[in-house]
Amino acid sequence: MNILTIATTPFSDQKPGTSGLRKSVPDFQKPHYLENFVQSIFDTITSGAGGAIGNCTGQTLVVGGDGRYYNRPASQIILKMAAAAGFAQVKIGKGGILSTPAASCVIRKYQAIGGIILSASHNPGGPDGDFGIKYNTGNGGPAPEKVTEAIYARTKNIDKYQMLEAADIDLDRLGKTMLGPMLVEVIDSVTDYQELMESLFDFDRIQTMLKGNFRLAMDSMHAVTGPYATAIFEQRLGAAKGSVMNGVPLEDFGKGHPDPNLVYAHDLVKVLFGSNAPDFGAASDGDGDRNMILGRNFFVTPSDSLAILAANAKLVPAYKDGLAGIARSMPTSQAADRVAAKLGIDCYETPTGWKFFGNLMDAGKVTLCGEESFGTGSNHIREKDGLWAVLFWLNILAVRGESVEQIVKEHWRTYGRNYYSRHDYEGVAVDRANDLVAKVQGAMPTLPGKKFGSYEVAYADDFSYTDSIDGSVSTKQGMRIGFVDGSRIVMRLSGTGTQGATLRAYFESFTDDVNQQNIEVQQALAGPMSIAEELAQIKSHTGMDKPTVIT
Ligand code: VG1
Ligand code: CO
Repeated sequence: MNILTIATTPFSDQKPGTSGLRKSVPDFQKPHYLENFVQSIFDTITSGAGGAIGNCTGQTLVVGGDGRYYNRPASQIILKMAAAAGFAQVKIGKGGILSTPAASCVIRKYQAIGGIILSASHNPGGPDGDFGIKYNTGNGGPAPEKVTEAIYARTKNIDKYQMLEAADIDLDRLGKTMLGPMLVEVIDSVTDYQELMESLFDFDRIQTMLKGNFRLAMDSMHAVTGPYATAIFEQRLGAAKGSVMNGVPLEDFGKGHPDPNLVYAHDLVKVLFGSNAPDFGAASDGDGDRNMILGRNFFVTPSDSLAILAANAKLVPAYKDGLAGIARSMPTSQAADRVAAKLGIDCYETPTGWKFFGNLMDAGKVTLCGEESFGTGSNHIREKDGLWAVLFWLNILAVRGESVEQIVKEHWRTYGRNYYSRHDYEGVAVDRANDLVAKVQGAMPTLPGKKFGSYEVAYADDFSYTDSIDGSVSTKQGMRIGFVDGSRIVMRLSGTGTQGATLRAYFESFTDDVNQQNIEVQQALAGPMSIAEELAQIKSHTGMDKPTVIT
């Protein structure tokens, strides 16, 4: 056994964003680039910096990714580095594949010290696409900011990394192999995750529905959920063959953009909004943690989806005793808050990114969490979970026997409707985007009390979050402008992009008047949208006269 120690110099751009380090594949292929970051993770674990656990020796590590281009070579490098770092064991998904929720499940189930997830989620893949790497801690969730900051600090002064000199592992053969002193176990990517799902939902009832007249279309977008969806929906639950669309994972996602929204999941949208549409449609993203829910000719906003899951949770076996609380990210609509109020439970508002939910779930304060960006999940793991959300919906549909549209509209009648839309401006010049932020920040102190037509500003601030469990403070998490009537505008820059800046502008308004609940969304939000333009001059700053994506 020969452990090589390789001298290196730091890269200055390895700061993790909303969800790990994301760069283009050519960036990750630069000599030492991946290795520096992986060694920085291991060194952080060893030093215990940022509250990470202080040792790799003798521990179990989980490795898996969404199957995108470079997943395999990166997996081999990580295995050899893990062996050099002293890990006793690595569990890795077959072919190097684990969806993000499956990785979280496996970390928890086998009490691993943590896991490395190789994914750039919804970003396109392929030789010129994006790649990403993220460290999850022993609770199965994304490392909290203190840990990602410690990893980043280490990347800035790293001078060597270590790697076992060994042949590659056969990642396509299930079972155990020694890699020097370390055991590598190639595990089935689906089994543990499917078992967990069966423990949460009423599979018998869903099966009866799917074997009847109910038709389902699940678009895996040529990304990681293909094998999971086929095994669970078609093989286990009896949905018709072909219910899973684009179910073969491809390294470049079939040149698609594996982001489950109305624009990028066009194949599914065509089916659900076409003639003879099925009863239910869903799509998931590159790494399987996001979901989009559609009914026949009907789109469910992710914010509404969270609220509806919460309101109906008692229909699902795992949540039959009710919820401890709900958490949503700040830009997510306040629909869930209304459900929480009615249930008499707490609703927490956190910054964007799943890492902020972990402490609340670990402390037993919340059961369901959600983000407007097509992310929903619960305390069954510590990541958002696309197929879990689909199963949750199917379980509700099987019990209630109503259509998706009926369920959503009834929800609005009961709780009121939060109109909601997000406008993305992708590929904006970084300095122009920063100018926009500076301009709005500058105006903010003057806004409270100011009137824009019938809208009066109630508050304007840059969102700052204090974690109620560990007291950590995260500042500058998005600019928000709230109006007296409950409407909101939120603006922030994306932390997951790799080219230029992406401006996200979020709009929300509320009505409990049942006669006002069927207005076209963009029209219903025209007021806040024109105020945002007036305040931020989005068109001139971005050089675009309309958003690149509207959801
Ligand atoms: C986006 C979403 C955020 C989500 C994050 C990771 O971040 O807005 O809600 O948690 O992606 O999701 P940003 O910084 O680009 O707005 V995933 O599916 O990429 O792990
Ligand atoms: Co994702």
